[in-house]
Amino acid sequence: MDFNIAVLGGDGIGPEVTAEGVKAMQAVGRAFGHNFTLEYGDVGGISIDRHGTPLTDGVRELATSADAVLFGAVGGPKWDDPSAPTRPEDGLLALRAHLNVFANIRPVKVYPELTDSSVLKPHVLEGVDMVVVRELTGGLYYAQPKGRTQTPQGIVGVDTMRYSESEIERVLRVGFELARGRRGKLTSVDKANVLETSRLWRATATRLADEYPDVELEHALVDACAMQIVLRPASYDVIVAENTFGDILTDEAAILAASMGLLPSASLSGVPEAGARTPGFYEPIHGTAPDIAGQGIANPCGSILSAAMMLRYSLGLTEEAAAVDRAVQTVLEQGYRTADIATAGDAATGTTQMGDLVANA
Ligand code: GGG
Repeated sequence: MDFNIAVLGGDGIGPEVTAEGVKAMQAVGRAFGHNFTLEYGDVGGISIDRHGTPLTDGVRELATSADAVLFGAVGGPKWDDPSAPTRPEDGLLALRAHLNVFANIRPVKVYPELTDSSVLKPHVLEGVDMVVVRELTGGLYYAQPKGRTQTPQGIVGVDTMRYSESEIERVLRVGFELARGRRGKLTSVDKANVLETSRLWRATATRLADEYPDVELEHALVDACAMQIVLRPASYDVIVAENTFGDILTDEAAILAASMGLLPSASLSGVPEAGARTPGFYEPIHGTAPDIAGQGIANPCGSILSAAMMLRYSLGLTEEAAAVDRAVQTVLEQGYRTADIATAGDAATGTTQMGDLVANA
């Protein structure tokens, strides 16, 4: 079959890891007889440098017309000037909103071979298998008013936390549906003792629960959930959270997997369905890691596993997706470790070598 993929590597380690995600897809193409037409575009800081904006109309079009988008990461100290009119992240947020990918699905898998690489004790990691659904196009990251103003009392920065019931309902439904297809437990995260948006979130989850009698709904305050994720991670099945909480909790949950570099994500406009042909946006959960950019040592598995999610949820290729997942598993079983997951005494495997090993597997 033929597919059009928009490849947007972005900044820092983004292009390096994305190249390995592409390599895995090309290996799938050769093994299963598919043809992936790749169209590359600039996004983020590199786009500011080259085109004066973090997201050009051309790249927006490219992403809209593609079967799916494979994205790297954006940002970096070069573009951190607070007085600049735009930032790399603005391009990413604009693209997510434009594609209406409100549900960001972040599976957290613990590879038994990597429990030695984790700072957590092995017994805590036993049985961990969770998915975090992060609301991706609302809340503090988007709502207006937003900005900085000079007032008689000095400079004031404003972000607005705003959620409509319909924005909350649609992402909660993704959580309920996912839980229904897994172990049947949904943890809805909020800060309902303090925030009005969270009280609406909790009330909406409670109302929807009647439609999902097969799913056990629990509510958790985000601070308590942050603690429980490292104390009792195996007790979670599906977690659903608003944008900021989901962003923070998944970086924390990455500690369970041993490294942020391993975690993929799929951003969709609805419930993920294996074998579906629904456009989607796929990116590792990590950022641009400017401290290691250009050194060839970044872990490409987050991008490779994001490519696998793309095969599964946007290209209808479930067998091929499973083959990529298995290839990553095999390479880890063989003992190959990038620097972020290497333990003392391991010779670290570089980014391209890791990508080659997975593609060959
Ligand atoms: N691949 C994720 C990425 O580019 N991260 C940079 C970042 O923090 N972006 C904001 C966000 O993911 O919401």
